[in-house]
Amino acid sequence: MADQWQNAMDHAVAIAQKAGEVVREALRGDRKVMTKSSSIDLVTQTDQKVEQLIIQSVKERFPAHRFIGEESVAAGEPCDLTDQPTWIIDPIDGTTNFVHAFPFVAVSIGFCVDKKVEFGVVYSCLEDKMFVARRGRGAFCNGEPLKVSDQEDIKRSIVVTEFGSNRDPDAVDRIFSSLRKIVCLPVHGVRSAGTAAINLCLVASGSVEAYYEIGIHVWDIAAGSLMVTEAGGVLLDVEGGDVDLMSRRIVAANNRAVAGQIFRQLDAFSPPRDDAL
Ligand code: LIP
Repeated sequence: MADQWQNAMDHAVAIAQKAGEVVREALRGDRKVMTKSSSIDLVTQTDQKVEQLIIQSVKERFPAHRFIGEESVAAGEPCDLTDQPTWIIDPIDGTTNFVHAFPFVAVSIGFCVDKKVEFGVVYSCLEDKMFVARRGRGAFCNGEPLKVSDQEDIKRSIVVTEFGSNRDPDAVDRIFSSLRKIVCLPVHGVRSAGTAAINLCLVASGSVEAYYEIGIHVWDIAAGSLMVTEAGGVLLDVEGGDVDLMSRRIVAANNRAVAGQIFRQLDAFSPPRDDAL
């Protein structure tokens, strides 16, 4: 059966590729760094340029579609997810990596209809890996199907997480206490790529068993979340309920056994929701 969203998905892949070229080019030159909510919440002109490039090209092709973009929200646009077709864009996921030339930087484009992610595109620009997931049709990296790890034991797993940009002492204490419990299970290892989108693709690829984070935003995880479920994995909230993409909390794992062993270790907290921004 023909896919209703095939044209939109093809467009997302093409524009992510083009955006990746802009990111790679910018990495060869000077990067002017600005700050947003705090001195460690960074943004560059390239984030803004790439977001405009994506939004302009989608508007020309799909004028009725709506957008949630990281830099547009930072500039005061609402973060409203309605039932209308909506592109959820992180022009550079891993901005801090980009600023420091730490080589994991992604363009992330999720596409939702009726508040469900229909497709997700994550382009890992420096690895030149194009991850694409389509609801009900699988997840792929450079055309190769993705499948999560079949490990069921957290003690034989690698877990990915991030410290994020929240330096509120209570939040930092909870992040460290959760991490300590996970390290001491013990797990085989803990890693951080510095980008939620790539972390989710690592789960989808079977390179790690799980990723969790509190403090991410919907644009960091919209595309990558579908990559995980289409590769056979699961998503949960950090307290074990259903994941809510606006809640800024996520556990993504290869299966329910590992997801359960993760969320039970977490000292959960609730940052302000994205749809309350
Ligand atoms: C980043 C996330 C990362 C998180 C950072 C930040 P950005 O996104 O992908 O997981 O720890 O705080 O939110 O800001 O580079 O798009």
